[in-house]
Amino acid sequence: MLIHPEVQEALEAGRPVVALESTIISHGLPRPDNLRIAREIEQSVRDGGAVPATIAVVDGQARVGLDDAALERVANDPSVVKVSVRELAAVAARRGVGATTVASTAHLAARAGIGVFATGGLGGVHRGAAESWDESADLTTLSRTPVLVVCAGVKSILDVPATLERLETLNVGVLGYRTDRFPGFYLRDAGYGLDWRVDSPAEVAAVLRARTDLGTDRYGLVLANPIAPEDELDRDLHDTVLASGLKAAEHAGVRGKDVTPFLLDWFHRETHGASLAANVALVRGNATLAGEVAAAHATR
Ligand code: PSU
Ligand code: MN
Repeated sequence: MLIHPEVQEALEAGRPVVALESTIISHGLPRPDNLRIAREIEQSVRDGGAVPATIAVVDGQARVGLDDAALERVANDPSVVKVSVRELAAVAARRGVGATTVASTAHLAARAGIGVFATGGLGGVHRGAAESWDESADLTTLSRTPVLVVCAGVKSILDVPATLERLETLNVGVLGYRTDRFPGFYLRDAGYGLDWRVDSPAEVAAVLRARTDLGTDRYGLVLANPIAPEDELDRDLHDTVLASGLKAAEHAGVRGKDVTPFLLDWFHRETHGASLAANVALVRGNATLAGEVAAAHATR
């Protein structure tokens, strides 16, 4: 594992650091915009007051904090693969390039001593999981990884209530940031309530401290931050594109780890870029908030 010098210095000094995932760059956002957006997300973390540490595997090495050349590899290298926790070792051993999901990013972040992580949407229980058993390793990994994940909830391509039930079972807490509704990524409200609302980074930091005191900091914690009202996708457009996308995925026989990237791409094409604009806006919002929370929680 190679930790970028700027990240290493910040960690040693107790200054705030925020981890960022890379699957969103390689598989979640279309080329050629993805590289520019990846840089913007890092800038949003800095705007929030923390050092960004984008995580990926480059030429077999797990990297925590990417220089520009590495970020470009993740964005443009045609051989880049989506790697969850179980695939990290295989891609490392064959000296490959791997983009890390929420699960593998959380794993490596915790290993590097980073406690706050920003992304767009969490993986979860897929629709039809009762037959397919398709549940993201994001959930089980968070159940045993000491990290706060700032996200805009989960996308409605998933089974949202089942995902919330699984988070409960797995001891992963969910805090609503200035909301008592669970956000649905492109939409502010996925249709389900939340019990724990927080209204400031200081309030989140207080929860993080209490977790340490009580020994519940070995589980992950989700900070659900809804997309800004002005960036939200039109609900009717959303519902139409979601229905057609689910049908198209089934028709094309898309399965397993390809489902999420397929549906993301479907949204971006079918909404003529509206979902992409929303996606970028919400990730940047999460990155800034994560920076603020890390700053509020940092020892100095
Ligand atoms: N949700 C999004 N955008 C994404 C992902 C999820 O809105 O890019 C990515 C994340 O990297 C997440 C992964 O960890 O998809 C989940 O994939 P799977 O369902 O195959 O575990
Ligand atoms: Mn899956």
